Amino acid sequence: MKLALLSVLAAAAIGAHAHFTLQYIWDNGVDQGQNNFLRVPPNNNPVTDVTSKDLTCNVNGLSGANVQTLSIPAGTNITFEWHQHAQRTGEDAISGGHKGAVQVYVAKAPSTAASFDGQGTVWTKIYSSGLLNAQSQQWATDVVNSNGGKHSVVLPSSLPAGEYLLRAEIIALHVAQSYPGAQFYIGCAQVKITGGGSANPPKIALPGAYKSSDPGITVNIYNNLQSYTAPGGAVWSG
Ligand SMILES: *[C@@H]1O[C@H](CO)[C@@H](O)[C@H](O)[C@H]1NC(C)=O
Ligand SMILES: [Cu+2]
Repeated sequence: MKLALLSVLAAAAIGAHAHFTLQYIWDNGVDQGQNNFLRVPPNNNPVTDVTSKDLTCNVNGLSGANVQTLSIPAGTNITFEWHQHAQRTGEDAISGGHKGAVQVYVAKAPSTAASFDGQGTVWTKIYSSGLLNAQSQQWATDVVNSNGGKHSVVLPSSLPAGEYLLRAEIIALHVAQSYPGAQFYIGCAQVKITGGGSANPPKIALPGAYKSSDPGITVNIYNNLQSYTAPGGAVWSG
């Protein structure tokens, strides 16, 4: 009886998990406005197939022909801000039921960011945050939620000048016990980095590098998980 009630409650909780999209970027603490410089997907559903080209920059994300490109100096602090719907208040930013990892990648465009499809071995991971506290089971997503949907990264100043895609990713793991299950929320911004350096950072392909069998993709997070390994390898810090 108790178990039956619990599973009904659990199912209701999972059903209530709404989805979300990347809606704003901030440039050194300055809000750039809703959907500006972003490739906006048609809805807030997650990507669940890690072999799909939707893994690159979400659905309809292979070009940004109608998207402006934000000019920023090397070393800029970029803040990403996510919401369930087109509102900043009145609900959890990303819904507390979405437990999981937050990562940021960059890819240098051969020419313009707007015309870059992000395919091939072009992505460098510059930020990753996962299970922050095993005892309290605090996840990176909990921090994003309590921070109004925001997380930040300073772009390494050794990145060469040029146009880039910035790819932010939230991997929600609440139904990741089997594959497909993990939910990939992805947002791509177009930027032009000025100044910069001459680094040649390590790169992976997205899709390509993530496998359904990765321990960071197919994982039961409700079994007193002690550590978490996010997919995509190590962070390059410049
Ligand atoms: C980046 O910007 C955010 C938002 O303004 C701020 O909270 C954070 O401390 C900044 N990070 C660094 C390293 O300056
Ligand atoms: Cu959701």
